Amino acid sequence: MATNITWHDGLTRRERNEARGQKGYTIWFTGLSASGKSTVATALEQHLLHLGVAAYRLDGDNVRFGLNKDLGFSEKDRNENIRRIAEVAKLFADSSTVALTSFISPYRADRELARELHAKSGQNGDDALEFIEVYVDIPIEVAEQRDPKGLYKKARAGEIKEFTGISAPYEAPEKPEITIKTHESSVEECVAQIVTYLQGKGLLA
Ligand code: PPS
Repeated sequence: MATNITWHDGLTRRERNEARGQKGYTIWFTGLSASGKSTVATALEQHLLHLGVAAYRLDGDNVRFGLNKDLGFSEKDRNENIRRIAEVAKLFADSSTVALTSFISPYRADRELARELHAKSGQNGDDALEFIEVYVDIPIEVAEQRDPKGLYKKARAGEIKEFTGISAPYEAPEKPEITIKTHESSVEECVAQIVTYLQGKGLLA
């Protein structure tokens, strides 16, 4: 951590929310590769945008082309990947935007860190930012059958090291706010499930 730095208070979150007419929060998708995280997150983003809600999706593959292009798939690099994404999601949420993140985020501790970061964000009378964990829960056999990028095949052949679910761990959430099963429900049904949750929490009209 750098020294000689000072935190500057600016506008409050409440002021931003009032000006933009909406509240920001983070919807954190987690699940195996090919579980459907990005597909459902994209459909949800589209649904929110059609409702006039400002939303923005941060995606695993895409973020690794830019912000996180220095990171690989070792445990340490994945920790750092998720730490940065958690910070970025928090900034989006703080700017009154609904942040949607679709990362494997395989380690429970990293997701807890992201949750805590949001929980500790209440200041200057502002409430803490909401963090909603969505577990995209499918059997690995189904993910492997889908294999849209051919990565499971390569991982089985030993051409990709440390592949989640094959040669690297995936720690399933213990208490996610929402669990969706993309092998049992359609994309529209999964989106509807999340929308119903958000409405129930007063996060969506
Ligand atoms: S992580 O674990 O959260 O840091 O991963 P993430 O940033 O979401 O990136 C996952 C995407 O990277 C591709 N890929 C791999 N995934 C898992 N393990 C290994 N070793 C790996 N190598 C490349 C893969 O396309 C993942 O995308 P999704 O959309 O999850 O299939």
